[in-house]
Amino acid sequence: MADALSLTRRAALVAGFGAAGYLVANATSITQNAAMARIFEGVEDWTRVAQRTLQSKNGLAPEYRPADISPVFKANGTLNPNTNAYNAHVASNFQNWRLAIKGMVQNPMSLSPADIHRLPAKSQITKHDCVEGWTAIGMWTGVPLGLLLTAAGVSPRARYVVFRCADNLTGEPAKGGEQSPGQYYESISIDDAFHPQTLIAYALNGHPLDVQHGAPLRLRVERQLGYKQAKYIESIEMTDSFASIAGGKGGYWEDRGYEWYAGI
Ligand SMILES: Nc1nc2c(c(=O)[nH]1)N[C@H]1C(S)=C(S)[C@@H](COP(=O)(O)O)O[C@H]1N2
Ligand SMILES: [Mo]
Repeated sequence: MADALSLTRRAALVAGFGAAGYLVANATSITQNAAMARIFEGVEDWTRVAQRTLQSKNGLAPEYRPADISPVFKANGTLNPNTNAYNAHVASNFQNWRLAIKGMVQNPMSLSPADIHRLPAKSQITKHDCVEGWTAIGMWTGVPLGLLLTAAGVSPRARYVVFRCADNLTGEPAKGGEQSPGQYYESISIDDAFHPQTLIAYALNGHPLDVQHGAPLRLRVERQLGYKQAKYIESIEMTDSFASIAGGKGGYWEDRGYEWYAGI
């Protein structure tokens, strides 16, 4: 309830300031400004949808109190993509990073982290659950993915959202045998994408994401296990099938035997 209200109020506030900012800002390209305007136009509709789900409490992952936040949030999998390109982004504080929203959408978009920081934010304190047997409670802040997808105009034929990440993961013998290397990627259903707790997150416990936790942008899809929480996201692609991507099972770990729907 508190969450629904804070989302609404902040959405209204940010939409107001954001629209003004949009009128005076000339730094970004016309297409980017059009994309930002579209996102702000969708805030009211999206807030109504999100509020219904939040009030019904159906299908929500449990949320915790600030006092429950783990003193240390363990990092896992890739701790630093460590490619030349990624290291250059770190050096320039990710100002040239772009998140592409593409595939089966009416309005493809390319957003910078700064663009995303100007959008209505939502924070939630949730428990992360890794198949390796550890959990951690943290507060995530980001923009609801549903808001971005509403603005992008998802085709009715789209069924999945695919996230492509900047890291190439080799895997470790300690985690079930030597894994074949591959670009990390993940996918979720449209329903999970529009769930009000599904965020493109840029902060953990009130601080900008650090490299080990997925800077500059990562997914939070709170009703599923840790490996679905894609870090270092470079693109979001709407599709009707992921059969032709990598091993065809919808994710790096799925291609290596894990379940696609990793419900907690
Ligand atoms: N890009 C990318 N995302 C990833 C991984 C990874 O190796 N690369 N590991 C996954 C796994 S198994 C877990 S448990 C979480 C860990 O997130 P954290 O490092 O912020 O704790 O990220 C998930 N997302
Ligand atoms: Mo994990």
